[in-house]
Formats: sequence, structure tokens, C-alpha cells
Amino acid sequence: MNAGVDASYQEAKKLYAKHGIDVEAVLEKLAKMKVSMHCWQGDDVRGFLNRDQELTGGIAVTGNYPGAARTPDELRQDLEKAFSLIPGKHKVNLHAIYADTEEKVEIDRLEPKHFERWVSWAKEQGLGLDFNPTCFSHEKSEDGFTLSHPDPAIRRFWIDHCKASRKIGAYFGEQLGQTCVTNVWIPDGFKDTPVDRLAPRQRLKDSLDEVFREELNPAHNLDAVESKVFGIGSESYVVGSHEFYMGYGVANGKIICLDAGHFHPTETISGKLSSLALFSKGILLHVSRPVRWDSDHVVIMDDELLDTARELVRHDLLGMTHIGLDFFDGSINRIAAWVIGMRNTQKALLRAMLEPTDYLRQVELEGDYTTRLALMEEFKSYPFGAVWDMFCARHNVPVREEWLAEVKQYEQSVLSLRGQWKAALPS
Ligand code: RNT
Ligand code: ZN
Repeated sequence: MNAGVDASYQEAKKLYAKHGIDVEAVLEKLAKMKVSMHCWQGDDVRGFLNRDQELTGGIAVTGNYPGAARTPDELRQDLEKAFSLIPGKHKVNLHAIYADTEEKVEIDRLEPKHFERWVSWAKEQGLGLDFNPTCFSHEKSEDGFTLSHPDPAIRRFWIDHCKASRKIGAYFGEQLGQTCVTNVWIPDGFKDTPVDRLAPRQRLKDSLDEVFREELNPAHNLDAVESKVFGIGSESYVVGSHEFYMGYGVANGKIICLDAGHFHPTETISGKLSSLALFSKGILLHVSRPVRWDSDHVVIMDDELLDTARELVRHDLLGMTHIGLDFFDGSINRIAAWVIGMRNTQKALLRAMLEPTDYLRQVELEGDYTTRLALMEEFKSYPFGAVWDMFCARHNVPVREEWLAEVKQYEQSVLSLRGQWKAALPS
């Protein structure tokens, strides 16, 4: 153990102990927090099926940084590299288009066998898996509608895809002994002002009822639904809005997914958690960073990340909440993007756990808002960094920015040797 890390940690521990905070217990609690790392940051949401297909669905990746993974093996190699720089054991979040198979399979016919290699890799690495049907980047979603499509045949296709996806989720959960969260997000919506806002929502509701009809073992698979306020090309109306899925999720016992970028610019997901917690079966977070719009920037230690972590910790919501990341930045090293987002998410949870919550709650109840404000502000500069460094050291991952040198080295020895993405396409 680095002597400097230990000395700072011992000092920090004493400071927190004065406020009744047991830092050792906090580190144990943090070690149990799994974050689901989204595979799609590794290749700009391209996936391995339908390789000629452009990214659609009203989401966009910008940047052309070299070294994106082109094959499942390259993506797994990159994920392994990232996990070697992130403390703790986590999960990987897969999308249906990341199936690892030589078979030409249409997405409504996907089966667990198309993901066998992912499962054996996850077993070997001690990772859990989460899943998502891919209701975009497909010719059948080109006019902007999937589960709410007016054409019953197209609706059927997407219903079958979502049903197939739940089965794959259940297979992950059963094989890995860790519940898989299968999250349904669809891009459906109108660019311009619609006449009928109701009918598409009615169709979406009916489609979801059909998708979820079959009961699956909740120990293996849990269903989540993700809302959105707008997308590129669906600026005026999105079928699966927040109100829609709040209603659907609460009425049907589904997990409600809140993506940090899916609300109006001044609306925060942190502010919603305490209400959602009272009514929903569970919460899924897509930790992301909207910059002026749903831009999916890499997660940084900003006020909203910290507020989200505080809400989860203060109200003891960690048990009902599944935390996943959702961003895609093609303008920087993609492994660094993962590491920065993951480490920040964990660090925010740690900071929240290192606050004197019980005492703050008590002074608030007593009406002593002066103490509340004074302490909340002072704690912002308490030495959480020393505790974080110890957490990294104990988990045998680089302390502070030491991880960056490893990413640079990997970039030189692995990523820079990769050709452009198209070059890996089978001819
Ligand atoms: C899109 C949603 C969705 C996607 C991923 C790729 O706005 O946030 O979660 O980002 O499924
Ligand atoms: Zn999302």
C-alpha cells in the first residue's frame, strides 16, 4: 500500500468519525454497489448485426476518435481493460444488436444461443449482464415508429423483438445468478405537431401488454421502461413520454427508467426519485449528461450526479435502484470515457455516503436551517478523495489519474493498430 494513500486515509477517517461516520462501513457498502457499464460506448452504438445500418432513432454519436471496437472480441477486450481500471465488480449492459453470432438472424428471431459467448465471458470475468431490445437502427423503424406503429405487421415485428429480448434477459439472469434488467426504450414520435396524440399511446400500451404477457422469473429478469421528452426527428411529440411510462410502470409493476438526459433542460432526475420511490416497483437510472440537449456526454462530477447519489443514499433507495450508464462520446478515447463515467458515478455514491445524513435530518426537523446549510457546505470540502484513493488501492486499481497512463499505453499497443470500423466488415 502506498504510504501517502494510507496516511491521508487515516486522517480523513478521523475527521469523518467526529461526525459519527464509519468510513470502513462505507467502503464495504460501496464495494457492493454494481454499476451497469453500457457496452455501446465502445463502438458508438453500432453493434454487430445489421452492420450497414446507420445509427437512427433520434440519437447521435459525434466524433471519429480512432480505435473503436469492430468485433465482439475487440469490444470484450476493451471492456476488460476498462474494468481493470475501475474498482469493484460490476455489470455490462448489452443491446440486442451486440449479438455475437455468425448466423444471419433477424432481430425478432434472436435467441439466447446468439449470446452464449457473452455469457461465458461474463462468467469468466465475474460480471453480471443487463439487456435492451434495439428498437432503432433498422429498416423497420425508419419512419420513426416501432411498438406504436400504425401498421399491425410492423408492430408485430417489434413486439416479437421485445419478447425475444426478455427471454435473452432471463437467460442471462439464470446463467449468471444475477437478475438481468431488460430495458425497453423506443424512439417513436413525430417531428411536427400531431393531430392525434392519444392513438399512438394506446397502441404502445397494447403492444407493451403483449410484450410483457408472459410471466418470467423475477429473479432472472426484471422489465424496465424508459421515457423521453424529445429526440432528433421527434421534437414535437414522443409517444413514450414520462407520464406515459410513470402510468404504465406503476400500473403494471415495471421498473421505471429515468435517463438524466430525457427531460426538459432545467428538470432533474434527482428531484423525481423521492416521489418515484413511493409508487414504483423499482428504479433504473441511465446516468448520463445532457449538455443543452440529450447529448449523452461522459458523466462528470457535477451537481446533478451528486444530487442523484445523495437522494439514493439519504432515502435508502440503493436496494430498489439499478444504476446504469448511458452516454456515447466518439471524440475521445472510448475506454477513458467508460473509466471516467464509472469512477465518477462510484465517487458520487461515496461522497453521498460520507455525509452526516442522520444529523442533518435531525437539525432540519428541529428547524435549524442554519446548521443544515453550514454543514452541507462544509462537507463539500471534506477529504472524500483520500477515502476514494484507499478504495481504489484496496481493489487493486490505479489510484487517482494513474489509470490514464494505462489507457494511453493500451491506445498505443492495441487501439492504434485497429483499422477504421468499416474495414472489419465482412465483404
Ligand atoms: C435513447 C435512450 C436509450 C439509448 C440506448 C442506446 O435516448 O437513452 O437508453 O441511449 O438504448
Ligand atoms: Zn437511456
